[in-house]
Amino acid sequence: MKMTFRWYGDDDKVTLEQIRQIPGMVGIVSAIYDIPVGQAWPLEKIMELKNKIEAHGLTLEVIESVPVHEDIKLGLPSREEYISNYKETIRNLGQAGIPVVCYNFMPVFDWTRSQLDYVLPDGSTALIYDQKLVEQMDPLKGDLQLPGWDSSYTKEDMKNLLDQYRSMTEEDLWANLEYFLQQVIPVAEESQVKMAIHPDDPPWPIFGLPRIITNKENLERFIHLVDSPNNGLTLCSGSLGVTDDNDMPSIIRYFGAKGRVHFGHVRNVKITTEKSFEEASHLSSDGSLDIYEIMKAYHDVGFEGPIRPDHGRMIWGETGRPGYGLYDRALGATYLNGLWEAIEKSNK
Ligand code: DNO
Repeated sequence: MKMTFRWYGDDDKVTLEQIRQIPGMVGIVSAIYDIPVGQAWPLEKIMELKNKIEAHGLTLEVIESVPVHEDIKLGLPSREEYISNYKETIRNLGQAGIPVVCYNFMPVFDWTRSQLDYVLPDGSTALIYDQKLVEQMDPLKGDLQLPGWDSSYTKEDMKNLLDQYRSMTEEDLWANLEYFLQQVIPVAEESQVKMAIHPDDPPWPIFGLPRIITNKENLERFIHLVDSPNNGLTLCSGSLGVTDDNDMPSIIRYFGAKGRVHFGHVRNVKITTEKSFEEASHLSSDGSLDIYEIMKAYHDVGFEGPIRPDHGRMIWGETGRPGYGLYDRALGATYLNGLWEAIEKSNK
């Protein structure tokens, strides 16, 4: 296991100097943020990012994410151009020696929450998801708090986009995903890049849009769409783990044994009521997931890839990007490293 940390580039309040000082931190998870979705990433820009990270004594382990243009998810004729750009990006990432690419296939919205600054009993703030509140929200009104939303959309764009998805079924989305993978995975193989799809967060349909990367059965279907070791998974405990139906340690063991887990996001969530949850500190006793069992599952399948602590609360007065401050994620990394050391030593 390689411990990594997400860094949002030069605009991130959290610096590479700070990240380097977290005990046991070896790698960075980042992306190029100033290229519009759908355009190819030039090799020079990738090398610039990689060199900057290496100058700080860290390595660029994962690109999270190379976003997939909506026209690909919609299966529009214009997808050809965007898929061809995507392939060029993968080739360039391969040439730069980047081992893993994380992406998702969620229509329009990436991860979604109903509140970004919910005050927990200890005074820290966390992101929460309340299904009832989300059901009442209108994506066309400005009241939505969507940290993963591509904010470059105008209201008009959003309306058009949602209209285009109106008649799409889950099967249509599967077909469009398969079409994308059939073209991209051979390029990933040639380029020695491991593609790692991120599960949908939350793992059920929202705003009437289909979501398919949601459970073990669908992950199994996904890895067979194109049966290649380069067609793999990012297993995110905080996304899949918000429903008791998904047993994270068993999912990690199952897909880990098949060599299809290329990246691990480890964090805890506290399930409050059905389809509602609060993000918690990483500690097992603070949430609904057993983080020891999750790390043990990664250990037992001999996982050698990158793992990162995931969303943190805002603690000690820190302000910044929701879920992505320094302090609580650094505590998370230290806790995960501690569990790993204990698991390793007790296995000797
Ligand atoms: C949220 C992240 C996601 C993830 C994308 C991958 O914190 O886990 O935004 O990066 O879904 O494409």
